[in-house]
Amino acid sequence: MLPSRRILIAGLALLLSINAHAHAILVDSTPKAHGHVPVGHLALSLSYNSKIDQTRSRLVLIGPDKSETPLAIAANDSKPNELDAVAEVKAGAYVVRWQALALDGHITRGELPFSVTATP
Ligand SMILES: [Cu+2]
Repeated sequence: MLPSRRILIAGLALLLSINAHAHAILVDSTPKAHGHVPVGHLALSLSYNSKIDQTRSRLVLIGPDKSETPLAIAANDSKPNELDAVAEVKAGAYVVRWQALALDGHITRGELPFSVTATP
């Protein structure tokens, strides 16, 4: 085999392995991890490094009393890398437990803790 062809095949194999590992990594969020937001209406947004299957991903809001509330993920074709949802929140410590299904079929999970503080 010619060396140039070997390099080409090695390059293709590398490309394929990168594409096969495009699972979702959380890159940004509202609220930020360990951030503070005011009491009331909260628009949650989690941004990933790749496209997400929004209909088969999950967001659960864990409240100060440890109650778990599944959140409806808004279908958002213009932001395919995001999971968006809304919630009403009172003062206390919250966690968003997220599960994201990337288009490569891999599921990633994580937790986003934040605090809700009463507005003065
Ligand atoms: Cu993957």
